[in-house]
Amino acid sequence: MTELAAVKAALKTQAVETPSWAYGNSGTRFKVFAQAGVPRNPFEKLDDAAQVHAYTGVAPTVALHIPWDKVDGSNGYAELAKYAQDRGVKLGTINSNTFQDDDYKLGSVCHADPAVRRKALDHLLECVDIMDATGSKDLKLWFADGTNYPGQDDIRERQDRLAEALAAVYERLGDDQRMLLEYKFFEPAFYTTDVPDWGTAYAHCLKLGSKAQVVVDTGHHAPGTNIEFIVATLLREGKLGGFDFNSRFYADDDLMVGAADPFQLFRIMYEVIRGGGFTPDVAFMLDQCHNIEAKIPAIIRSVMNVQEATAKALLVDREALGAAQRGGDVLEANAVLMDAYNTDVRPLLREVREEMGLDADPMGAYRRSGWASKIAEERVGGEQAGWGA
Ligand code: PSV
Ligand code: MN
Ligand code: MN
Repeated sequence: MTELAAVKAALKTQAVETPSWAYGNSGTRFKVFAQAGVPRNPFEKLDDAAQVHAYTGVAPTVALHIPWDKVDGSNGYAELAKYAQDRGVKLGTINSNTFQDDDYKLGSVCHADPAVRRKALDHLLECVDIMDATGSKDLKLWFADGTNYPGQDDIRERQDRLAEALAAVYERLGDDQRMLLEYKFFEPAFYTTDVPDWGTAYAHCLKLGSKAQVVVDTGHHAPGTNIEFIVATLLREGKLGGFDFNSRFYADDDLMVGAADPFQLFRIMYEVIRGGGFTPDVAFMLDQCHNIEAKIPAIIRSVMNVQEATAKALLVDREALGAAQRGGDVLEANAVLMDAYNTDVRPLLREVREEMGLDADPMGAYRRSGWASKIAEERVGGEQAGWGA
């Protein structure tokens, strides 16, 4: 295989999971701007996700968020999985939600009250039951737990409570299932956060075992954090479970991945490839909210942004880079990396899509499909699904 053929082959195997909540209405704490045609239930979210996959060819799975995507009936999740399959996609990661209940004001699994902890744990275990029904491999855990004021609760005891809950969930996992522990440096808590950084997540996952992995949400770091260093470290330790991709300018902005800092995304993807992480064991997920832009095209654009960063990272001349690094040639090493970053990979990706039997221009193809006006016309009435709905 020529080198370019290998790059193309790798790009065709990429899989970017899209989140069900990105298809629904969302906003800031100031206002949710409703959009026409937004899905009214999990089934319609899957219809939209199938559009993204149909035009990109690399978005084959959809993450669910429980209870936002809760379905009724003893066979409900199996039916949802079948519905997805009939539309050419599959159900992916199950995301838990222990942050939208009054009981969780002072925390969920880290709460001082054992009754609240039990309630949170029961929800997490229910999520594993759902994974069994949907065939999902990963449970993604993000905890809003933390404190606002010094002295509010005992920092160490909260870690013990967290460890206890994680161990109970870990025990419940099947052989092919994993738990992905997500960290975030602040918000909604402002003084302490119980899983604030990769080190805390890593320490818990290490103790739990191989089915516990860390997930890196690109929006969950302080400005200036070298995320690719974290990626390299976690991969070295065999503890990188996946990514929640999005862009941030200031906080957890959840903007389109690759919009704020495409160079950072390239550097991350380079470390993924360099570290042997370009495998199905590292999940590439989007975690975004499209508050002011049209949702489906924004998700298509996001998937394309991930593809572009990946293509550039795959094009790095690693032999030349290694030679320059070993020779201490600082400028040449940097130039080799920048050459790959500065390559216009859009023609290459157009070729890849054509070879996959797709339209070379996913955005244009979606626009021409008429799907946007069809859903705006058909999806009237009922509750519009959204972040928090
Ligand atoms: C909250 O910060 C958050 O954005 C986390 O990144 C989760 O992954 C996501 O919500 C969905 O629960
Ligand atoms: Mn996330
Ligand atoms: Mn987040």
